[in-house]
Amino acid sequence: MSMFDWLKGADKPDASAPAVDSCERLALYQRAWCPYCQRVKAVIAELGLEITEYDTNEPEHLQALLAGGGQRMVPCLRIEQEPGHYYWLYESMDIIAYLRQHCGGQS
Ligand SMILES: N[C@@H](CCC(=O)N[C@@H](CS)C(=O)NCC(=O)O)C(=O)O
Repeated sequence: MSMFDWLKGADKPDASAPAVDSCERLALYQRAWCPYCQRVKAVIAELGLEITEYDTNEPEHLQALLAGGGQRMVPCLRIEQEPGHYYWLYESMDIIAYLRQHCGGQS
């Protein structure tokens, strides 16, 4: 893979991450100063997606991330596979690959 592809996020997506019928079912746990989060947010903007963001500097959002995903690391994409049931996708490159595969055609 070229450096250009790497920067664009051309990795293979995490195969176990569930598909969603709408990207309204996604939420991004992030922090403002995190460069990995910025990379994900640049792709969200590029794809024209509206994805709710939760800043884990807020204790309640950090607590939700820890309780659901098990790690405090950001970025993390929360995927609602069924109402109230979530899959927590870590790693910026996996998140970017997921967004490109599942939400690339939406505006
Ligand atoms: N390989 C990860 C690295 C993410 C990462 O290192 N995030 C930092 C913030 S920039 C983090 O959350 N570190 C753990 C912590 O702060 O507790 C990715 O690409 O998403």
